[in-house]
Amino acid sequence: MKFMTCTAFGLAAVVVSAMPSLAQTKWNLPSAYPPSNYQTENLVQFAKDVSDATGGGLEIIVHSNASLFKAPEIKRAVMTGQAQMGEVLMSIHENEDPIYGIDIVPFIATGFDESVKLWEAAKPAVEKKLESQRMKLLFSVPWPPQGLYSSTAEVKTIDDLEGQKWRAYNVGTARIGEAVGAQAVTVQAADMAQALATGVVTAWMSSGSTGYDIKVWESQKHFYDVQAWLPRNIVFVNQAAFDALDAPTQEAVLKAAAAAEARGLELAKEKTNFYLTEFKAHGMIVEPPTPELQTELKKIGEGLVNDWLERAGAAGQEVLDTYKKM
Ligand code: PCA
Repeated sequence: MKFMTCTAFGLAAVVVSAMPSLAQTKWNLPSAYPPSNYQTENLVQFAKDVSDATGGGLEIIVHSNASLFKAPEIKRAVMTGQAQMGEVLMSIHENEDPIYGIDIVPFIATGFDESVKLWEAAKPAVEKKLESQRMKLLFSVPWPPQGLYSSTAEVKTIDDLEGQKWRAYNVGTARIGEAVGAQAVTVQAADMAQALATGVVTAWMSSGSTGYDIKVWESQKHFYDVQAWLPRNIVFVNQAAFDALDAPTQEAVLKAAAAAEARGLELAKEKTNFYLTEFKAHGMIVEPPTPELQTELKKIGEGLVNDWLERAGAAGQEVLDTYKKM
């Protein structure tokens, strides 16, 4: 019996060593949104493409829903090599450099085509900034246009937002909350279901996507389709981890990244109407903002454009000029 076991093990060892190189490198990819969100599904497909293209030589494990690192910690984790790759909402890091907040300056790019152009204009600066932090940009996917959620009360003018408990997901949305006289509190998407259920938040701006993820209709009645901006997720890799790959594997990663950027954009476009249709099916009132509300929000937006330009200086102006010429 003992002899047979030894032989069986011996055989197994021979079989394993004869197989082509399996799972030589493993990367962790922390992200902050739920597994069923299209951003996460796109990451999982990206990981599969890389695995297929490298015969399992590079396995990327997606840790969704902020399960490995909280959203604001992901970028630092990749920079310091605690994770090899990461996905974040770029604008979470606007405090660090205004270029990370270019996509959330309100009403500059309000549809997908404009969002793509703004990204093309901003990408070199974002790449350079990430490089200075020893990271390499791989791809970026927008969220659908941002609208306004409110619990029960109708929002006809910004006065109706005064005193509401306003959810911010970055400095930009916090500034809007302040501008409308609401009380801003920062809550990341992974904690939003609880924040709504417990009444910590009564009004907020985001896409239909995040509302859908958290079954927003269980506590909120209104969605105003303001189409104020399209924030972006960026996906990046620790430069040293990338450099450690052989050339064919690097190429496979870059190729899968380009495919993921294109696929993610299409997914976002396809899903935009689906989310709003689902809201209606669950009894929510989905409508455009009143002209008054839109005008007031645009006015707040103009102030935020100027704020942003002041912080971003000549480099920021250059990006915006490039965008406007496109
Ligand atoms: N959803 C994310 C970011 C932007 C979006 O549409 C959120 O609400 O946190």
